[in-house]
Amino acid sequence: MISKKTAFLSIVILILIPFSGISYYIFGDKNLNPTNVVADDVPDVDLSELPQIDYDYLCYDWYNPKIEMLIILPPNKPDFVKAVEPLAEWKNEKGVKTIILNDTTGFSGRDEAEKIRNMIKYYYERENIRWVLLCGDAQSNLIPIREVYNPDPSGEPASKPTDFYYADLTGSWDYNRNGVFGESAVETGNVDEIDWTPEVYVGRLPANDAYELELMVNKTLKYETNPFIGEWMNRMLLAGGISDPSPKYPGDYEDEGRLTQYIWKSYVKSKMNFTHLCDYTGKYYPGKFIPDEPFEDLTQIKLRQNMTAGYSTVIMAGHGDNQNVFCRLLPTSAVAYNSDDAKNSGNTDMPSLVYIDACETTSYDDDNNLGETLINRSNAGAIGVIGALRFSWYYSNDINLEKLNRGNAKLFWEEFFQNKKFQQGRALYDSKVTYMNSDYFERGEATMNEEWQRKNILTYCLLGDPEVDIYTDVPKNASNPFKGNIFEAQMVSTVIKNNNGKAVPYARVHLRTKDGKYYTAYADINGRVNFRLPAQAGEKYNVTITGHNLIPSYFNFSTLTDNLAPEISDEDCSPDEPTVYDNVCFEVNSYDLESGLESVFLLQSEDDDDFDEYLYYRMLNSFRDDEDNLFKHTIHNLDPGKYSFLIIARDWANNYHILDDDSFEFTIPTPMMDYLLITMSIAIISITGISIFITYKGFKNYKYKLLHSRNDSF
Ligand SMILES: [Ca+2]
Ligand SMILES: [Ca+2]
Ligand SMILES: [Ca+2]
Ligand SMILES: [Ca+2]
Repeated sequence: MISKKTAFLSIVILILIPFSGISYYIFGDKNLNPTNVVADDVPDVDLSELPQIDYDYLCYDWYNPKIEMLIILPPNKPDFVKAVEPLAEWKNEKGVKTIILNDTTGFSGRDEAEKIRNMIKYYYERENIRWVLLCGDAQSNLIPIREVYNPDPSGEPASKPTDFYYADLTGSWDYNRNGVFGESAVETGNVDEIDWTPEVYVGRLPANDAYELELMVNKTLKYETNPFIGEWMNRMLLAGGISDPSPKYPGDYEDEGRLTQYIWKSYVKSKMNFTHLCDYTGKYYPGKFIPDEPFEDLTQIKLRQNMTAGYSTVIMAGHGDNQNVFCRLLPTSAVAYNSDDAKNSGNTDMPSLVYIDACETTSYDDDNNLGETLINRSNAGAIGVIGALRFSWYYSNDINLEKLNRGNAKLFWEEFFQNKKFQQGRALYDSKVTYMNSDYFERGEATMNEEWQRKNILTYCLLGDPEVDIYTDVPKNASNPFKGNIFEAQMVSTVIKNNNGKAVPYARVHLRTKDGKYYTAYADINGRVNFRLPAQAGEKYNVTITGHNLIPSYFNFSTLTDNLAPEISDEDCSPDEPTVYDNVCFEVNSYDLESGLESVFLLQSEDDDDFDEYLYYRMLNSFRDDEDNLFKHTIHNLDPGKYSFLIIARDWANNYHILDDDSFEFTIPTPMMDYLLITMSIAIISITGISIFITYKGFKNYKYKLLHSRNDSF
């Protein structure tokens, strides 16, 4: 039976509920103001018996934001601190809470690298660190790089450098404490010293002095806050060379055009303009004369010209030589791009993210390498370089593009474009994880016990700020998502879009108030963001929205008071006349249009107690779309007696609606079976009594006989 009691606004009672233990800063206003209770003609109920909303818990993060990014500098270099301060300020302004660290004193470690890692670990365990920017070159040991035991068959020394050390914070890195880091399970006999899942995203600005650092910081700042707007942001450059000119296997001459073509076809074509430069052996043919598969021959002049023209993203795939040359094929005289080209690249104010799928082009523990030259350029060159510190590996004939170099590069751009991880550090480290979980590993064809697999994961590192959003289009302003009425304690649920109506994946929504609230909500991959505001009316929020292809956009809004109790539109209790054998099911439709519905309680009072004492149940919402506002509770097998029930709906601003429905009063009768049972019990007792009597009589007879017979024997 559905009651038609919807005209519930019969009485408005204002009562004051004391909130001891709730901090003044959150609930100050509410302490002074009465809480609204909208009720039908209901008995006086002590609402403080109900569990109260934990405003402390809800607001904690607004006043205690966690650190999200660490900028790590060498010790005793005040000019380094000065150089990075503007970047830290900007990160904090956009809502990525950032601190600068330049002192490892107090952190344990056998060397400076271990101390730095323990420092990162310390913050990771206490804060919410996602990004680590190391500021200092590795060669001069300003920020040391970890040398890892990685005896691959390359002929290089077994000790190989990697910044992956600072990204994986859960591995022991020296389980057997022999001072040799990063040994495989084969080496230690049981445990891999590296845990291959990174906890944080790491990048490095390889500055030798404060001046170099300032150049790289300023380039990054300009890129994020005030970029040169142009078509370069919507362009990708792909350069595919030839990795093996004397193939051992039929079918593939290691044309990297296979890879670059796959990348533009699968990920780039639908999103960006692109230029495909490609050398080829004839075993693979990129389709020069097919109109929708355009490419141009890869030459040094062409690559130089295109790099100067400006592209937001670049991949070069092929051979690397002497750290400073990307080759279009072997012999290495076939230069496609070198450090001189990088030094002179005219892409002023159009720095690229450059992925170099080749050997040793980014050996920043040394100098004069291609990667460092690109990142060190003032407002040109690269905003980020992903490249190898040492020789990197490929398998011949990998036409499925899943192994080593090809797999690494393909999955990087897949993370970037397909999974919309447009932050360079995130795309790099997440693609490493994707690689190690790929079919290729699942099939058992590769394991992390193989030194060449370890090598590729360790040697590809990032020069640049890992947190930067890389452009794939001309940026636009965000459209204002805070236009309508916004109430205190409201759940804000909205999609962050640019002013063309396009959703912004993983957008960053940063809110700030004068009283020190500092809160950042991140959107999901579809731009949807959900967060609950503090229960404070009249608060003004300043909002900064940033994200992929967005110009930093600024808005503000103020919260309105929610003094309206939730609505209860329908309620039902079934069956009509419950018995002890029934499950009694309560259903309520309730909603709140301002701050939102917080809880719906069902209160149960027995006899004529009139809710002086009561039991309460929290009614549950199924969270199914078709039952959005429906709350249910079922009570199993009530004992006989008289019962009354109340429904109480509460919103997030602590307004109550109490509903007393006549149909929520009933008496559970003592069932007929009970009488029957009593009768039967009496009957059973009677029968048992008789049998005890008979047994007793029988026993007496026996005893008598026994005695009698004994007497006989004498
Ligand atoms: Ca070891
Ligand atoms: Ca880990
Ligand atoms: Ca260096
Ligand atoms: Ca309300």
